[in-house]
Amino acid sequence: MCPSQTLKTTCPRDCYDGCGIEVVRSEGKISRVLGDPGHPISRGALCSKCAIAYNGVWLDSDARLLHPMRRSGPKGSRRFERISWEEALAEVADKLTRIASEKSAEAILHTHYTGTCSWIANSFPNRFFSRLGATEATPDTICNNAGHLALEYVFGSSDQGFDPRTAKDAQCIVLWGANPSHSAPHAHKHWLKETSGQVVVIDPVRHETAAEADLHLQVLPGSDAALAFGFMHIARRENLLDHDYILRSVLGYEEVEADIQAATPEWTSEKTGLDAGLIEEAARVYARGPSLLWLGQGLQRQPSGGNIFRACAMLPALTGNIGKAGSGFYYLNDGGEIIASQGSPPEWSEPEEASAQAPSISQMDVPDALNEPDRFKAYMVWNCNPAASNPAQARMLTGLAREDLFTVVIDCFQTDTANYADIVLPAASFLEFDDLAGSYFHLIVGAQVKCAEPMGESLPNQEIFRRLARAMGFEESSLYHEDAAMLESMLEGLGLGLSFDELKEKGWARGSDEPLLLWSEGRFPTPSGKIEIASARAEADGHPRTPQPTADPRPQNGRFRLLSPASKWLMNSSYGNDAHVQKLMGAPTVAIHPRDARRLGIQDGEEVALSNEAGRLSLTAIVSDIVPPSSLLSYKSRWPGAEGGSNINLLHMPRKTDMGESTSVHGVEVTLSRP
Ligand SMILES: Nc1nc2c(c(=O)[nH]1)N[C@H]1C(S)=C(S)[C@@H](COP(=O)(O)OP(=O)(O)OC[C@H]3O[C@@H](n4cnc5c(=O)[nH]c(N)nc54)[C@H](O)[C@@H]3O)O[C@H]1N2
Ligand SMILES: Nc1nc2c(c(=O)[nH]1)N[C@H]1C(S)=C(S)[C@@H](COP(=O)(O)OP(=O)(O)OC[C@H]3O[C@@H](n4cnc5c(=O)[nH]c(N)nc54)[C@H](O)[C@@H]3O)O[C@H]1N2
Ligand code: SF4
Ligand SMILES: [Mo]
Repeated sequence: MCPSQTLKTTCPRDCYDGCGIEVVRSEGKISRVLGDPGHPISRGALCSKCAIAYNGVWLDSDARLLHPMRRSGPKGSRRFERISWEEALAEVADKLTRIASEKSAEAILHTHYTGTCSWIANSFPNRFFSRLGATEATPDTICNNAGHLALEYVFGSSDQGFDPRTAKDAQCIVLWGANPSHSAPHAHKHWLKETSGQVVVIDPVRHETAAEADLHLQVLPGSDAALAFGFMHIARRENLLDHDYILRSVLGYEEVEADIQAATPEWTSEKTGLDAGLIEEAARVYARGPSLLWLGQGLQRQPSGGNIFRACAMLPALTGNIGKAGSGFYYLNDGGEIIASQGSPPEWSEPEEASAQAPSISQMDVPDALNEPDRFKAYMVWNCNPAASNPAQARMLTGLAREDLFTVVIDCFQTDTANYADIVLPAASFLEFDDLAGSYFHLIVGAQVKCAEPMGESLPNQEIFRRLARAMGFEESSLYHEDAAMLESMLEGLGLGLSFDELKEKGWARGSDEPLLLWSEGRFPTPSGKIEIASARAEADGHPRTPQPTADPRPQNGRFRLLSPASKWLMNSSYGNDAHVQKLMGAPTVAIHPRDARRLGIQDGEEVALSNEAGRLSLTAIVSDIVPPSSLLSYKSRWPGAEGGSNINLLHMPRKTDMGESTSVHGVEVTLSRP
């Protein structure tokens, strides 16, 4: 009998934590997937969902896709026949070549996101699509594009925030529209618990992190820009603005000063539904500093998400809470970029060669576009599950059901999207190939290590696209780069002084032992070199020159604002097919405030129907003040097929944010009734 062996690897999910993993192998097979005790984030434990699913459905050959398959019944019938890789790739190549020559490669739409975030598997396939000239569904428009654009106007950058280790010097941490108890469970469990500063949560939902915070501001959804102006009013009134910093590093304070002056606590209270005294207390704690500001992705998933982000960005700028120990703002950290920028190593980049010329459409336009037979002839889906995650689900499914839309789905599992494929290609899981993975919060790079052979005939994304490029007869050498060479070249670019084998041994590495101090020079990559509260670029793009002190109108005619943020048990739709996870999640629920429930005569545990222009969905009511009046909460991303055909995205209207054509899913309105 072979003795058991332990390998270190890294979790590549779309998660703030980026945990270290230990994989126990015996007799050549994976027997357990556990948290790495020596990893500074996971500290020996995976989150609850991964602890189940990585030992459940991810290792289950009955659940995994094992072979290429061709559709053998009507679209969506789930009837497939097994074919060889050779046949599958030849058929895909033939179809794509024909569409490109008879119509245009732009009639091929490809959609991808963060099914795996490991660097090669997540980005290398883009080379193929750039070469092909296919249309791309702009990835971030399903998630966080409004926030990115807003912060680029203000700071010139949206992916360099603070180093989480600087929290040891913070007196205050503000979490604004983020829910670490679900979306960053280790940050919730360790990082937030270990700070001596006050934790302030600004969120319509009293989630676990909010319940445990020093202050929770249960703000009305979409009213955060008004709240940011209210905060600055108090900071100004109490002499807590940093005028030296403003003079040196901020452009446009005088253009927002009158609006700040008008945003009295009473005015702000009326706009946000918050108690004026609570607003004053939170504003004071933040402005005194040193303070960290974490702007969650949930915060910008609002119709006015871009304006909200620009308004919130005033906080660090005007109070000087940036560039000093214990201070800064954070949205997402590009760990590779930040680590590489600390030394003077060669130019660093992920394998993707972005093509500026590639045509693109917003994910918000995909459901309609798939229903236009003359526009798109093929739909290539990899690393995402749009039938579960995209807006306008009913419209998505009629598009996917088009018999003439040649659809290829690459996934590890037979998802609802894969049910509509003409060709299904099996992807190897992160446990089955080498790669690199980083966290978008902590500045840590991890080795993703091959712990087992790919299950069945599955292949890593990058190998699938090397083979497809060959089947297409493409000649560019960059389409065929091998993983080992790309790993070494990325590591060299990072300047860590480690080869892949050395990193593999350690599991993970950091760029520095001490917290990095970002933005300490007070210079920013904006046109003026300053933080641009007033932005000529924004104005030229058709936005107001400065952030506006606005709040969304409250829902009218008895309608509710429906929030559908991250579930504790799912990673987007991943794990929705794990029986143990399904059991723990139970039936889909919607939380409603006791006052609204009384008004409508709804009891806890009763079935209710939510409806709007996009559809109607039945859920079990939970009567609870974890949501404010006129707001509802139902978690995202169950597998529609496991729920009678639809999930909460049936109600998700594809209304675009004010900036970046991004999703405003937390701005969806519905009516609620008894079925
Ligand atoms: N109602 C509502 N809807 C939302 C949101 C919301 O807040 N509310 N949030 C949105 C957000 S933030 C996002 S990011 C999107 C996410 O939406 P998607 O990008 O669709 O994410 P997932 O549903 O997790 O789909 C990822 C798929 O990739 C597969 N996968 C995993 N590893 C690999 C691999 O190595 N190769 C390949 N080919 N596939 C792999 C998984 O099995 C899974 O099926 O959903 C959005 N949808
Ligand atoms: N367990 C788990 N973890 C995940 C994911 C998952 O699906 N499950 N998804 C991953 C992905 S792709 C992403 S993008 C991140 C997202 O993780 P987060 O950045 O935490 O974003 P969300 O979960 O969408 O929403 C966070 C909070 O925003 C609040 N919110 C909504 N509207 C408003 C508003 O108008 N104002 C304020 N102040 N708050 C508002 C919601 O109530 C919610 O509590 O999580 C990642 N991690
Ligand atoms: S999903 Fe996040 S919390 Fe869970 S194991 Fe992976 S990195 Fe850790
Ligand atoms: Mo996301």
